[in-house]
Amino acid sequence: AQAPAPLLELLDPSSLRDALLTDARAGLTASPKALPPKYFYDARGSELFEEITRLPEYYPTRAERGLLRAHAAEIVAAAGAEALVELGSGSSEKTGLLLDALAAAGSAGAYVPVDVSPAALRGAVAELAASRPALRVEPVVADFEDPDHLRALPRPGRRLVAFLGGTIGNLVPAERRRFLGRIADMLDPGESMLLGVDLVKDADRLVAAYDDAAGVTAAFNRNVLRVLDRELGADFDPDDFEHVALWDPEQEWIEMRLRARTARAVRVADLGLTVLFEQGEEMRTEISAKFRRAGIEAELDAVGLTPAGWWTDGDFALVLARS
Ligand code: AVJ
Repeated sequence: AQAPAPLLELLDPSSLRDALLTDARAGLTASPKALPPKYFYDARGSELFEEITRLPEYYPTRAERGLLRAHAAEIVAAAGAEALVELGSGSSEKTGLLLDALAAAGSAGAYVPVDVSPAALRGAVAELAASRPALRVEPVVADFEDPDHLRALPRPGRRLVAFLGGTIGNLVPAERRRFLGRIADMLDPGESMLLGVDLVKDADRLVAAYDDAAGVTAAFNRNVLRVLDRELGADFDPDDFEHVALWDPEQEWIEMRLRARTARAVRVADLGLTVLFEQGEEMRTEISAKFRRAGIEAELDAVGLTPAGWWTDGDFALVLARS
């Protein structure tokens, strides 16, 4: 076996911290207040998310895994892929299905996991070195919202860029358009993108998926306050905030909020800021947009990506688009 590949570090920890400072200041001084969902995922938040994926109410992860299990070979063939790039690879858990298909298609295959967390990448790389010693792995520490990082990703063969899990839904439409445009720019002709998208469905099922009976999603939502307490010297008391999940039928997205149970002044030491919450005030912590085929295909088309495949179980879909 080869030594595990070194990490290509495009993102340095100080720029992550700068982004947190900028985003927290902007969001906590906005009206209404809002925080970007990317700060959920510290070690505890990532564990809580893993727990969410096993909840009876949270169907997207199981649905996507089922689609990959059934169709990975077809997807890899339709993409003519020689290399898999995975944006936000985290623990690279569902990726095995696509890597199996890549291997079965006969090309030597290469895998480029991209994540903001060096620890998550190191874990994934060590596991792959043991389970797939022949696979070329080129891990990259990067922020997939940074166009310079996207352009600098390795090109170990014709690429399929996967953005799974429905995470595209965390971007508001303007951010989504910008992001898809940057993907279109980074792809060479003939390369493709595979998107996992959650679909519009019955509001009760959607709300249940984001407000589970066991309260795991509530704990996940409140965890972002612990992140601010630790990283920015804030004094949020997470128990003073109630978890809210609602379906917005106009925007067709789920919105998660934290509602202050009492009036509060929260000190955020590293920002030199005191933030006032009224009793009952709600702060948005995440949107999770749900899609329809015509809508997402039009969005891909608008940035010059050609829809080239659609696989669904009725709840969730995998969309392939070619450059
Ligand atoms: C990982 C972003 C796809 O939006 O469904 C799960 C995160 N939030 N429960 C989603 C999440 C609340 C999840 N994504």
